[in-house]
Amino acid sequence: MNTELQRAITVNEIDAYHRDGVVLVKDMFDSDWIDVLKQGLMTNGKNPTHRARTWDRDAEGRTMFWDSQAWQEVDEYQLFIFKSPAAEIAGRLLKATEINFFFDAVFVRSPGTQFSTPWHQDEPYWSIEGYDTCTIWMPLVPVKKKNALAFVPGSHLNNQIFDQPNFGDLNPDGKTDVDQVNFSGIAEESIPDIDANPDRYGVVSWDMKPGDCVAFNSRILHGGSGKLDEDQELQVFTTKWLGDDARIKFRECGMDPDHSAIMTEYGLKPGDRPGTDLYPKVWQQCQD
Ligand SMILES: O=C(O)CCC(=O)C(=O)O
Repeated sequence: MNTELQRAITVNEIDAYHRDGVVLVKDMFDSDWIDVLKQGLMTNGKNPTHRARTWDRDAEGRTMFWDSQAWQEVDEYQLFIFKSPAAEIAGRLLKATEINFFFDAVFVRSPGTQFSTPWHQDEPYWSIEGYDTCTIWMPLVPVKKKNALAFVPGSHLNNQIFDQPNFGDLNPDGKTDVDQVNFSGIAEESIPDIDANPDRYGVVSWDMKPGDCVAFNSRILHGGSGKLDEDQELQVFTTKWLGDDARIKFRECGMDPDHSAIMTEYGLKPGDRPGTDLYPKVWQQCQD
C-alpha cells in the first residue's frame, strides 16, 4: 500500500481548495487502502461505537448507517490514519505547518437507499473552530456524480452560519443519548433550497472511483449525497483533519459529534490547539 503521496498535490488543486472550498483529488489511494478500509467497515459494523446510529431506515429495510470516532477500536482505521497519505493531502492543501487528526466518520448506505444527506456546514456542529480544516471524503465503491456528496463552491468564504438540521433527529430507531444541536436563535437564516435550483448555486459533484477523494473545508455548504439506484450501494469513509488555526470551542447550541466531555477529560479547554493522544499530530511540513 502506498504510504507516500502517489504524486504531488498540484498548485491548481491547492488554489481550487482555497477558492472553492472543495477539490476532487484523483488516484490518491491504491487498492490495498480500499481493501483495508472495507475490512475496517466490516469490523466497525459488527462492533459499532456507542455513537453509532442508523440515520435512515425505510419500509423496504434499506438503511443508512453512521458511526464516528471508531478509530480507537478499529485497527484498520488506525492504520489508514497514521500511515496513508491522507494527512499529507490535507497538509499540502491547507499549506499547513502541521496536521492533527480530528475524527473519522462513516456513511454506509445499503443498495437503493433513497436517503439524501441534508445540506449543511460542518464547523458549526464541531467542538473546533478555524478555517484550517479539511475533510477527506472517500467512496470505497464507485459513485456517480448524481449520488456523490455535492458542494456550493465558495460558500466557505461567506462568513455565515445557517439555521441547519439537527442530525440528532435522524434516529428512526429512537436511540437515546444522541447528540443534539439547535441553531435557532444563533443563526438568522435557514439553509436555502439548493436542490430547487442547483445551477444558481453552482453546485458541483463528481463521478468517483475508489482511490479518488474530495477534500473540503468544514465551512462549505454540502449535502445531497444518496438517492441510490436499486443495485447501487455507497460506502464512504471520511477523515477530518486540523491545520494551523484550529482551536477548541464549546458551543451553547450543542455539538455533533460533541467532543466537549472527552476533551475536558484529556485536559483540553476552549482556545487550546487540539492535541494529546486523542487528536494526534500525524504530519508536519519538513523544515528543509
Ligand atoms: O457522505 C455523506 O452522505 C455525508 C458526508 C458529510 O456530510 C461529511 O462528511 O461532512
